[in-house]
Amino acid sequence: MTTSLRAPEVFASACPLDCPDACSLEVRVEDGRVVKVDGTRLNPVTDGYICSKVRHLPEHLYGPDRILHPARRVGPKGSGDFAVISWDEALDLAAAKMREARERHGGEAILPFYYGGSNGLLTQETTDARLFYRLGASRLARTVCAAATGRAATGLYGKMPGVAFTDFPHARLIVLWGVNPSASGIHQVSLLQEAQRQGARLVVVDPRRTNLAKKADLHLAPKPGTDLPLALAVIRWLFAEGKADLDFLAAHATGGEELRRRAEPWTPARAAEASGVPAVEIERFARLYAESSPALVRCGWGLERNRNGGSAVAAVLALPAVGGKFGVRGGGYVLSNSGAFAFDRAAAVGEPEPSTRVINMNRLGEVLLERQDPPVTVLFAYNCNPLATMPNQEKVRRGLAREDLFTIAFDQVWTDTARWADLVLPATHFLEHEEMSRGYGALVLQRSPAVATPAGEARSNVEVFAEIGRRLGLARPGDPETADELATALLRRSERMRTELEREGIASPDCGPSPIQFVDSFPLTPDRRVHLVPEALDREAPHGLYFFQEEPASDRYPLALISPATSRTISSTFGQLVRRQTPLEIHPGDAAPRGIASGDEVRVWNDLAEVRVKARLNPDLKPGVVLLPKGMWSHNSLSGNTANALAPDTYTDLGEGACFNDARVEVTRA
Ligand SMILES: Nc1nc2c(c(=O)[nH]1)N[C@H]1C(S)=C(S)[C@@H](COP(=O)(O)OP(=O)(O)OC[C@H]3O[C@@H](n4cnc5c(=O)[nH]c(N)nc54)[C@H](O)[C@@H]3O)O[C@H]1N2
Ligand SMILES: Nc1nc2c(c(=O)[nH]1)N[C@H]1C(S)=C(S)[C@@H](COP(=O)(O)OP(=O)(O)OC[C@H]3O[C@@H](n4cnc5c(=O)[nH]c(N)nc54)[C@H](O)[C@@H]3O)O[C@H]1N2
Ligand code: SF4
Ligand SMILES: [Mo]
Repeated sequence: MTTSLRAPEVFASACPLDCPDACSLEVRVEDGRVVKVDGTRLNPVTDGYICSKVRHLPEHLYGPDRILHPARRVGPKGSGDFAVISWDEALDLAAAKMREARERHGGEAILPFYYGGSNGLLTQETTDARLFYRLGASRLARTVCAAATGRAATGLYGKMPGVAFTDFPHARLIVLWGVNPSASGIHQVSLLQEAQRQGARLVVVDPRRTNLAKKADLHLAPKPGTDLPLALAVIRWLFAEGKADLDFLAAHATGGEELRRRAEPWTPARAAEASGVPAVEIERFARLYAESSPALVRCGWGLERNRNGGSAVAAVLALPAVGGKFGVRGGGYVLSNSGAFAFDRAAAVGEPEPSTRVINMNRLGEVLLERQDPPVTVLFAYNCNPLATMPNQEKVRRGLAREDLFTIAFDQVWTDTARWADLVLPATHFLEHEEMSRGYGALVLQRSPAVATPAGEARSNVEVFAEIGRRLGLARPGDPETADELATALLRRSERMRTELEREGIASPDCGPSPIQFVDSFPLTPDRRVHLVPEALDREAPHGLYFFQEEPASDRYPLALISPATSRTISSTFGQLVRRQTPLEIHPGDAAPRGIASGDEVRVWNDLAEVRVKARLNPDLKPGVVLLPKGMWSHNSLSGNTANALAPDTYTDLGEGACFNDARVEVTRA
């Protein structure tokens, strides 16, 4: 029998994790500990249920891998030997190392490194940014995800808010392009099913036959990195068959003629050759798209993670403009809705951004290993597990092993990165500190109060960065420092959102909870038009926008390795709970000539690294494509490294994003 000191309490909360659904939650707390987490209906997308990862949150919060105290490395780098120290010692040490780096080499020797984290609004780019700006630290180009999609969406539409998930059932055709909601946003699946029940047709564009592809009316399986010719062929078809909406283009777009010219060479036959999708299927898709209304493109992130990613996303986002699909509920596109909310980030930071050097996070290994002026001597990783999630993992590991580098890892659990750090700081979880979260899919802003007692001595980002600032003499009177002060600063420009949030616990962006594109939401470009061939993007792409860069496979490395999201982790978050080995998925047609059977140990290798794992035959993959998921930890493979060790640190054509799915490999039996 359990004896409760305090009566159990139930709190309303919201999930800020890096997931488009932004669930509204109900959290049961006993004696300061979270005992149960479930979904509510406050955010209509949640519809009363949540994923199993967050339902099992107590295992993450109170499991053996939770970091409970600050700790200092006592063994060799990477040995995992640490001794507990007090917060006072830890903060003094962090401050001393940063002061020393700045005195010796200048502030740019300090590199803050952060990305997915909890994805909450208060725990990144608030007191942390203030500290690093005032130190004159290097700035980070946060490009590991959504860099190419972000550039394309900004260039074409100024990040216009997209169709609400809850409007899926209004569509007659839904195209899932490079997105797998069964893993990466489960609430979209029931809304898609509802749309199908109401007669909508479903098209899936994905190199593997996902669960949703099995239920689709049409599944196009391009080779990874070839969505661009596919989308251009559809655009060409729309113009050639007189199905382009020339009136819409004249009234609301620029660059229509130029786009048509660039799409012209992409006949279905030529696109078929480049993408591996039969020409008849391309035409069938084009006709279906032209004839359906409302037609919705749900564009994901799977198509951006390669050399052609930016142009591919731009071409996909051009479809609803060329096809005239806007202006009706359920028609248009949805990608990221992160731009839908107007926050006063500058007020929360309270310090202008300096013009210090910018370091691209995808090149972390190179930056740590190759001569830089000044060198990076302090790496401060928080909201991020770079050893598990950045490309060119072996280089990152060698960088972390550098004796003259001082690495601080600030996290909730003993990640692969934390094990290589010199100083480890315990972070609170979103139920242990006050957080505010906005969906980047669901169009909602919510608060999640601190409802549980922090595990061990864990402290929040907001608190820790403010305290380091004080120790370095960088704090100023009036700096917003508490969660409340930061929330007020962020919402300074929107009285409406602030009152809605206070009164209802949830708020919509200015475009409302379910905007119709070109009725309630318009391009946020200066002239409010769609720019189909924006000059800035055309200049940025190495060979111009919509230029197709050929397949990087070679005779030595003929297989394309993709690493999509799974339902087990969110990026690498929760990976400590996945104890099993993760197999390499390979098509039976690729396994047979290599003498590989399910369960065999295999070597997956290229010039960057070799990864040893078990094999699992998967007939749903496109032949020539192999799969190791994203988010694996070193304990999930036999060799202690993952898909990221095989991923090049090259850049996407727009936004200098990561090219995980440009990994080309050979697989042999071990
Ligand atoms: N459970 C869970 N949810 C998550 C995440 C997670 O890790 N786990 N991650 C979150 C984050 S950070 C993000 S960015 C999103 C990502 O979510 P998604 O947009 O779904 O992105 P991915 O999982 O990278 O890939 C989606 C699909 O693209 C396919 N794909 C791979 N290469 C190509 C290609 O070249 N062309 C096309 N058309 N398809 C391709 C893959 O097979 C995969 O099925 O999900 C978020 N939600
Ligand atoms: N092979 C391959 N790799 C990929 C991708 C891929 O497609 N293929 N996709 C990439 C994508 S889409 C993304 S978004 C990146 C994400 O990569 P990361 O930014 O590394 O994200 P996570 O792996 O979720 O790690 C976030 C860490 O932040 C910690 N954290 C959470 N909340 C807090 C907090 O309040 N304070 C502090 N201090 N820490 C906190 C979590 O415990 C976790 O360890 O990974 C990329 N990596
Ligand atoms: S991770 Fe996604 S599905 Fe799971 S609770 Fe959070 S928002 Fe909902
Ligand atoms: Mo991401």
